[in-house]
Amino acid sequence: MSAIEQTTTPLTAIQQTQTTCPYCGVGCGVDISQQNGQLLPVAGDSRHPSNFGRLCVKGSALHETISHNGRLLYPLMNGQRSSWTQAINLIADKIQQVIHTHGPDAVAFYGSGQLLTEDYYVANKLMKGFIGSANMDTNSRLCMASSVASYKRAFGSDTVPGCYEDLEQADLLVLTGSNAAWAHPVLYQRMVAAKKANPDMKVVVIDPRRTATCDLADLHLAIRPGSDAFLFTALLAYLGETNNLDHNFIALHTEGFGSALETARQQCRSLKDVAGQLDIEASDLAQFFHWFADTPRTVTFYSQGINQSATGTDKGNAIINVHLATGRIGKPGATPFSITGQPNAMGGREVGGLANQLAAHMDFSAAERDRVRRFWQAPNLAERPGLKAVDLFQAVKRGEIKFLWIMSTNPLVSMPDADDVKEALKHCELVVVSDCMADTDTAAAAHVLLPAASWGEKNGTVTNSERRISRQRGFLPPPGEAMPDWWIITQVAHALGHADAFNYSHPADIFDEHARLSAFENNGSRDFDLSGLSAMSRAQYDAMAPVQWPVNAQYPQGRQRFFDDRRFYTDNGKARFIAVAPELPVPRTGGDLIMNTGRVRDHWHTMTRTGKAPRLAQHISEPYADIHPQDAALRGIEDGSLVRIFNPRGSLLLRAHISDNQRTGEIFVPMHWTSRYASAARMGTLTDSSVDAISGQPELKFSAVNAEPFRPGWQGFVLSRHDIGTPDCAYWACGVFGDDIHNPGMVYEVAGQGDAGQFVDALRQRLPDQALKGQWLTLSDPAQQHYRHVLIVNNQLEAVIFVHKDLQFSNRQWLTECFAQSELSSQQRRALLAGQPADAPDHGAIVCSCFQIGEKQIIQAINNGCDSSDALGKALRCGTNCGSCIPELKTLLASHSAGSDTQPAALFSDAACTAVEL
Ligand SMILES: Nc1nc2c(c(=O)[nH]1)N[C@H]1C(S)=C(S)[C@@H](COP(=O)(O)OP(=O)(O)OC[C@H]3O[C@@H](n4cnc5c(=O)[nH]c(N)nc54)[C@H](O)[C@@H]3O)O[C@H]1N2
Ligand SMILES: Nc1nc2c(c(=O)[nH]1)N[C@H]1C(S)=C(S)[C@@H](COP(=O)(O)OP(=O)(O)OC[C@H]3O[C@@H](n4cnc5c(=O)[nH]c(N)nc54)[C@H](O)[C@@H]3O)O[C@H]1N2
Ligand code: SF4
Ligand SMILES: [Mo]
Repeated sequence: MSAIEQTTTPLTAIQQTQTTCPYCGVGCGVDISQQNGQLLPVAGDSRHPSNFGRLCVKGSALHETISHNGRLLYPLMNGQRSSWTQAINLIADKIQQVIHTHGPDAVAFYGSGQLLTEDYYVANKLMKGFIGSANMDTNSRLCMASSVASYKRAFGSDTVPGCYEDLEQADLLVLTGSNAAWAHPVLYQRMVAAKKANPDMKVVVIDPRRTATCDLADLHLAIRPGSDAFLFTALLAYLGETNNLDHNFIALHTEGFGSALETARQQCRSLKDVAGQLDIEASDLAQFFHWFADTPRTVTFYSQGINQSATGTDKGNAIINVHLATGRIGKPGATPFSITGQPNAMGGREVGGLANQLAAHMDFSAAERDRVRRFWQAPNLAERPGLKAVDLFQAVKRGEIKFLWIMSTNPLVSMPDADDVKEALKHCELVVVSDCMADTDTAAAAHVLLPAASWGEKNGTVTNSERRISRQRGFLPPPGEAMPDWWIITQVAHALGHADAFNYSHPADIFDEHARLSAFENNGSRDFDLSGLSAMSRAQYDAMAPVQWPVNAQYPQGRQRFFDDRRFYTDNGKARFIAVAPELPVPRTGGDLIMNTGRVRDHWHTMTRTGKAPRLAQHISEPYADIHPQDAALRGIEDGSLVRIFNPRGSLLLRAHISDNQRTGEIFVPMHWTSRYASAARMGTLTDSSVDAISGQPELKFSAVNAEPFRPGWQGFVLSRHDIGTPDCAYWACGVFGDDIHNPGMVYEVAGQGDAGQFVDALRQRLPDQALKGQWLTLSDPAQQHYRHVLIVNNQLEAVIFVHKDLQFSNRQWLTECFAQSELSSQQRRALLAGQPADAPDHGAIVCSCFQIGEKQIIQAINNGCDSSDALGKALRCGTNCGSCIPELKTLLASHSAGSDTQPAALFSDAACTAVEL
């Protein structure tokens, strides 16, 4: 706000709201401040026990994602605006008709770990208690279903034993299948701080890739993909062989040890053999085994590299086995720890959101069905588990599901074999999608679209990875007619004739019922017990402080650790070893490379939120494939060029990143880019749909693909003040830029075959020059497919189109800054076609998003003597806010401390370009 405005507009008091970040399962508390109706930059909640004030870069950019651009504002039926009443009635009528004609199993819901517990509870209750089928599954099937299954096999219940503090109390931290530096950044920061405080702490990272997380590692085991069960089974055999066992614990509190050990022994004959199977050095393996054997305080932290596998449940149990064998569970600093991804993945498990769960940690046994039926007074309680996600969409494809309601997830991107899912939806009579955004891939395939209120507009609770329940509190009105999910679902329940059972006026009412169900006939028999949180007043619910379940008479303030009492939830109270016979994934035909998929630091899933924040677009601005130099050389793929990744299921066009962080024969592709943001980057179209036989979780990290160079005739970029839709060329990827978070500019990377001039002409037609009396500056050299066209409207930059036969113009910083000028100077106008002023500093790709520090600035500071990330922070401030970029700073330090700065050659020097005004 300018000084003049400050004197004329009196500042109102700042309004504060405490809420929870809607991204990852760390579950950080966020402080929201509003003044004069404006949202101020968000801050970490210093009192929240998950983050103690820290936020990562995604959390810090939350206020940049709340614009109403692209929001779904009204219910739509076949593309036409409708009223809520019409939409609700249509849905209820269809559900009734389908039940009547085909039975309840022809109805299905597909939910998400991004629904709040209250939303999730009513969806599950409607489906499993009142519609009468258990065909309610969720994207958590793709996320941690295997962890749930292995916990249940071992403990008799889906119980997360430990807590975040264990990460700080451990002397050995094993991270396997987790890139926490990017996916759980605040926990990673806590690990970094813990290691600093305890220099004897050892960190082992197990991941086929060298990731940012390896920055913290004393040892990185770049194992063969899918081989974790060999590693942990061999570890069990080793612990037995070397007598590093907790015999007392095994004897008193477990069963099945003998057969688990025997199976392990049979599999693992020698360290050398195992190292061969894992494709790592035997000495590294031995080092890990020694550390594990010698360190009572060990935490094994695992995520999707373990879960997203056709043998993920066994992998989870192989990990739990070594903790049981050493009695390392239920103790400070000692636990197996499956970390959840979504903000409310845990809440989904609590309400029974998976098709094989009923509710409140109860399943489908006769006694549990009877109990839930009585509590809900349910007329049609589901009799058996429903279809798991992959099976569910296959049933949709076979035409067996006539009504499908997708809530808060984007399966046309995230499901394996995603084009097959797209095809499946065509076989369903009515597809309903509830989403906040209008233009997702899945929304495009729906008959009815329901506008959902988004983060900041809705109220409820979420549970994080350490069982901590926190409030999400609304602080903004929903736009248009968007409504919270719980309201939408209960309206449908009312229209189906269940008004009494769904008579809630506020999420607090739903939470109360959920808490009471957890306590109903529990008496300590079930881990999940919120009796201490039932019967709260609305004010108490609103003021509810973060608390770890259970909350009951025994643990009125919540429970930090389970199994500290050595009591498990199996029939005899003992934990179970599972005999694991490891298997390697078998690549299906489809290509000679293995595609691994996962996350990048600054994007969230299908980018419906993070895609709106200019700050988050800078870290990685295009979909890409990491490829080992040998694999690239073999196929003639160059760094920075375009590459086609394909198999019989589909084909992607991505930017090639040549990197020896990859093993040979394996590539990595981020999961985030969709048809909204790129021409062909929906990686789910290539992924394999084979699933774990026990959990039903698909193998998302291991799909056979091919790679070949894609050589366009020309390439370039377009910057535009306005969204110009889908460019008409072979390759494009887009993102936002600029400071105006409500109206950000759009940047498009483009490449095509044929005549670039035609592309440029067609694009110009879409830009608003005539109506707004714009002025074009152009430079053309058709022989080189070289075109630079700049549109100025009212002396402001409106659009920039640069293409060339082999464009290598990397620095757009100055051009994007020109969009912010209220009036271009003549000097700036002259420099526009050059793309930079004569004396422009080129900061390189942005590494620190918080302070906008580029790679070249960092390299220069390193050359000037900065020899640590702290020193860089002092010199440039990079890494001193959210800290998410510290691993990358360290990588730059490692590769540039010797001063080997390589500046990319500027293909276009400004001398070569002269501005031509038309
Ligand atoms: N920035 C960001 N953070 C997120 C999310 C996001 O979209 N963006 N999503 C959230 C969600 S829902 C989830 S589930 C979590 C996921 O969090 P993570 O599981 O940490 O993330 P991923 O990148 O999916 O995969 C982790 C690692 O598994 C490795 N991996 C692949 N195959 C194997 C294998 O066979 N063995 C081992 N040991 N490792 C393997 C991959 O190389 C990858 O580095 O992240 C959460 N946090
Ligand atoms: N190959 C491969 N595939 C994967 C993975 C992988 O690592 N590799 N990871 C898997 C994992 S772990 C996960 S969790 C999934 C994630 O995949 P998805 O769940 O499909 O991805 P999101 O982008 O989170 O989709 C959430 C949708 O809900 C909308 N939304 C946000 N808030 C709300 C709300 O309050 N109400 C409603 N109704 N809608 C809302 C968003 O706009 C968005 O469209 O992807 C899985 N797929
Ligand atoms: S670590 Fe980042 S994304 Fe995850 S909850 Fe915290 S602020 Fe949000
Ligand atoms: Mo996830």
